[in-house]
Amino acid sequence: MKKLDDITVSKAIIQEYMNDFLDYTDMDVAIGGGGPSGVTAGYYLAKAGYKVALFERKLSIGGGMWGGGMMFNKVVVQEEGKRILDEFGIKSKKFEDNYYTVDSIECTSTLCSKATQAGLKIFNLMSIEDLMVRENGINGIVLNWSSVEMSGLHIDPLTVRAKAVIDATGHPTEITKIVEQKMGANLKTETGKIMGEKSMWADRAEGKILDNVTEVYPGLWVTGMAANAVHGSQRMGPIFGGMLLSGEYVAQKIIEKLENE
Ligand code: 48H
Ligand code: FE2
Repeated sequence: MKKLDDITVSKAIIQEYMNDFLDYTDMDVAIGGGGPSGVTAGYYLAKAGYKVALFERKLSIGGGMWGGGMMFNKVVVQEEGKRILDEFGIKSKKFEDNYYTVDSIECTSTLCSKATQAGLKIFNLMSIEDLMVRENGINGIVLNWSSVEMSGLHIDPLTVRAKAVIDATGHPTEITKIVEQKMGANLKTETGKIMGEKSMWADRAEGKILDNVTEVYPGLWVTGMAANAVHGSQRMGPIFGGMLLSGEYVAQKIIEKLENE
């Protein structure tokens, strides 16, 4: 073994992290939330050459996918979503016509691995606590360490710029909530407000999810469970095709918009 210096280890980590963080003070797309929809969106945006970062409150990426249904760590994906599993190289097993089962550990870890390898930059342990709002809409996000949030310390956040922001925070729709609460803004939903998710009905929920992938406020897009919750659609339980497909779809819609700007 060559001789090792602990201080060099520290310097390497600090310098490389700071370089990355400085680089992402300005980006094309900022994604809030590292569940399956956010990670899938990040994969497709990165693959298309966009500068995209995902900010996740927790230590681990994957949101509600690790635990499958009621801790049975399998998820179900329907026919339409299988194409995305194949794109990522995630194994699936046909259960019966239109129902595939997937190992949720393989699925979550592979989504994360392939997305980062495609160029998605992930910052974990950070929470989006506010938004950068200007005359033309959302221009960026306001970040703090999750540990600051959890400890309740009074420490001010930092701001980074993005041309588009994705709310992929799942059930609580945290980013859209900031727009509604802080700005009293009219959202592009049927009521102008966050409508709230309805009870479990997989067929309805999955049938609506792509319609719900919208720009709910200039510069702010919703995907995944947040899309259904913002637009008042049902929850779907542990079927994940809609999470993958809505991640892909929000990426496509943002790419279209950015190309026309
Ligand atoms: C940083 C944040 C913040 C914040 C939250 O819940 P998720 O897995 O989200 P989706 O939409 O990709 O997937 C939903 C799916 O897991 C699910 O719950 C389904 C299909 N439910 C159906 C049903 O019937 O229950 O991930 C969201 C992620 C989490 O990791 C949060 O920690 C993170 O977002 N997050 N990160 N800043 N302000 N808020
Ligand atoms: Fe859920």
